[in-house]
Amino acid sequence: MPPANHALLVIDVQNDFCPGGALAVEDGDAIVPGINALMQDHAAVILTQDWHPAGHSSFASQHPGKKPLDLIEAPYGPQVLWPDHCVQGSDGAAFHPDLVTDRADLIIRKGFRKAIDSYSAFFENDHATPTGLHGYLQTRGIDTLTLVGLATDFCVNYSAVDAANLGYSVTVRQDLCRAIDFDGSLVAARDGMREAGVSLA
Ligand code: VGL
Ligand code: ZN
Repeated sequence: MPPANHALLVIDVQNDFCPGGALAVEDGDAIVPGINALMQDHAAVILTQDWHPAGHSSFASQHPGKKPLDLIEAPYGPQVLWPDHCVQGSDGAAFHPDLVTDRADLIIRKGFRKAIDSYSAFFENDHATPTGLHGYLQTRGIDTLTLVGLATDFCVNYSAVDAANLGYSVTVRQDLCRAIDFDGSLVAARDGMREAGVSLA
């Protein structure tokens, strides 16, 4: 029996982050079979879903003169702008069709407030507004997390660092993640995760 205190957190394995999607991560779909297999070894499986309203403030389309990957100063700090992606209820926001979702105990949606983005599964990008995941894990007695999914340098990275700072023992399975990797973001993410005490496996 896998230990009850150890959860698998599957970050944003959604169509828009896979080849052909609006914010496609190279080879994003290649990790799906390995993630499905890893679910068997965990007592708790939690999926996250990037879930933006149309016209979300993180979309470059909402900022005249800006294009995807430009940086703006949002009220809560610097914010990268993205193509429109993971719009609530769209095919792009759906999980990759091969991802096993039946095993999920919880699906946590994030980024649903128009004025604020949320990379992390724990806190929105103001680093203050909670998603509720910490309370859920605490009440289930879960203190150990394995993270997989998309994208290594954004949502996986922010989730892993927040989890480590909250006191969880955190491992990121890099072989079951894929990165956006622009402007050195993957190297910076790896350094930041290591510094926070995340194990990179
Ligand atoms: C993500 C950019 C924007 C991610 C989500 O899942 O890494 N990246 N929204
Ligand atoms: Zn997003």
